[in-house]
Amino acid sequence: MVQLVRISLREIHLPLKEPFRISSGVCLDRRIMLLELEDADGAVTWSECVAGEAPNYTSETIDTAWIVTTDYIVERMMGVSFNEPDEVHPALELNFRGHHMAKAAIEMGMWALFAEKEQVSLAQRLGGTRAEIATGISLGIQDSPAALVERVGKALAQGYRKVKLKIEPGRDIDYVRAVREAFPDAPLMADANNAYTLADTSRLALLDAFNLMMIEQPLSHDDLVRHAELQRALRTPICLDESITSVERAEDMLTLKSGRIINIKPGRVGGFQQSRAIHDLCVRNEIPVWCGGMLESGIGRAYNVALASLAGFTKPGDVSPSARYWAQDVVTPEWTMSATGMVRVPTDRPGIGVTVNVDRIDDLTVRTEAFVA
Ligand code: OSB
Ligand code: MG
Repeated sequence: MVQLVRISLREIHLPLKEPFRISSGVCLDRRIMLLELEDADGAVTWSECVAGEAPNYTSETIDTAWIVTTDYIVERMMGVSFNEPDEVHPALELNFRGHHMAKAAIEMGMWALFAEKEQVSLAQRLGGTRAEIATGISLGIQDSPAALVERVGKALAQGYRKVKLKIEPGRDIDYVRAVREAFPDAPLMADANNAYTLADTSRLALLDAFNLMMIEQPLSHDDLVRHAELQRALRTPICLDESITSVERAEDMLTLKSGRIINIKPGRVGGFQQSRAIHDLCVRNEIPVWCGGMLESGIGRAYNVALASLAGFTKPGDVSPSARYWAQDVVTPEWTMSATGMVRVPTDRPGIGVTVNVDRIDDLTVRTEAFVA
């Protein structure tokens, strides 16, 4: 049983090593909301909200997540006894629309608290079976095809098992072609973050020539119907990211044939209960899934690594090691990747598997708010 007696919010500022540009915006410095959760028996854990600085991925931002947490989530969670972590998601959904990233931060933290109290790793508590997970890198839009080719070469030399190229109209065909010509056999994919419409179908069909593993979310962030029409015109599998906000939306994707692969981000779908339901649905229907990323600190990364240890995560995730993002992470040990592109799943200790460096977090903190039962 888990019963929260303290919920502490923090905002930290963590500068990225290099700007990350996608079709809908650019990020230089992460503003991250962290939660510290304490249970009635004294167990403590940390979790991370993946909402960004601007509403260019979903409608949420760190500031909406902060308000929604303090004004609505705390009162639903504080002092309430939960017998199973699966009970948290329905409790947060009742007469409470949207705000999946804010809800997921506490829901996933509850899974970690159950793991702590039951003395198992978060991965084990979720039902994960992999000892290590295959890792891909997501490369932001570069200034030229040549610059992108250079970045891809470095990533492949580091051992990454998948390279995702961010694209947008005008920085797409020439960029992907240059990379494919330089690396004929590399496992490549593209992610458009909603930058196209059906009017671009013939342009997107040009990407079929480059043997991409998939093209992620070419059309609108909440679309399923048009993606189905586009998928009928493409040989390359469509992978949905933004459009899959719940297990029901994943069911709709299957019904409509809007795509053939799903990128699961637990924050986008409201947490681990929904992530597991989508995973199970996809396993039953032979749809590959992989774990997406949201430029998380080492805390959020722990949750992604644990999720990606589930058996159905058969493609490399956007779960790069700490050094890809930060000069110094907020956890010890930092997340590392082997020369063959694998990240180890920590199962030798209870909970999230890394130590949160509270001194470092204190240095980075710009805002706090705490609630006690
Ligand atoms: O579309 O997958 C995306 C980062 C921010 C917002 C959206 C996306 C991404 C990434 C980053 O691709 C992946 C990572 O965390 O390394
Ligand atoms: Mg994406």
